[in-house]
Amino acid sequence: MHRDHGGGGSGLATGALSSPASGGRPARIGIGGPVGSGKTALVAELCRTLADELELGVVTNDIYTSEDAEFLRRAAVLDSERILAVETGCCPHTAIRDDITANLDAVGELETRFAHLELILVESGGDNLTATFSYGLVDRQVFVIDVAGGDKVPRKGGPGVTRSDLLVVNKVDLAPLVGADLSMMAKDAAERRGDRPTMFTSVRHGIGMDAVRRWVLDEVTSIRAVAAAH
Ligand SMILES: Nc1nc2c(ncn2[C@@H]2O[C@H](COP(=O)(O)OP(=O)(O)O)[C@@H](O)[C@H]2O)c(=O)[nH]1
Ligand SMILES: [Mg+2]
Repeated sequence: MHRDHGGGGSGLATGALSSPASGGRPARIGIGGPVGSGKTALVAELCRTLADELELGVVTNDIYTSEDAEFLRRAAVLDSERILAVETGCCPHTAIRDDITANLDAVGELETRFAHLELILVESGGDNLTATFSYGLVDRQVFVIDVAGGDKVPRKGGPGVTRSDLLVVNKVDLAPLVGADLSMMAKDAAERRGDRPTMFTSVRHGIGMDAVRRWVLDEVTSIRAVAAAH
């Protein structure tokens, strides 16, 4: 497994000690879901809208490339040395669930580079509906599906849909074009997920992103409070 440590420089962290989320180690939130559902777009948008409030780092996973990391660097949502790419060289879910060593190394490298990190987002390589993160790697996981994948997906279930801490149904702007029934998706998701939240977004058009952003901030606060108490 190879890691791309990004574009040079030690990039010292600044500020953020006054954040409400101050506490122990950085919170780690995994972003999983099928290829093309909008995971990288969501990571970019979260970085863009949270960077003033939180000290952020990102780890991306791709099978043979560092395409997602390069996209994020080009989008300039964070300094490039805050973005690390893990090239899994294997089935993407293996690297986030079975052998998480390369991802833990990347997280550790970010923590070494930036002493005051508060949140590390770990994007999975994108697989199918069964890929979930080990809780040895992340504290919470977000599962991203999109309406173009079919409005039956929440009903079909699978561990990402049923057990993720937050389910994001993205690309609602495409619902009229693909004939997706959003209210049925919401009802099916609620049945499968019990109390766990589901949010409908169009990352591209900024729809629903305030709620996702607030959820992330609340989770970071509670994760770091627990970590600080131990
Ligand atoms: N129409 C629409 N396209 C989106 C939205 N979010 C992401 N996309 C597009 O979907 C494609 C895949 O997105 P990406 O973030 O790379 O997906 P990933 O494979 O899950 O990381 C890209 O062309 C994005 O621009 C959205 O809310 N609406
Ligand atoms: Mg991606």
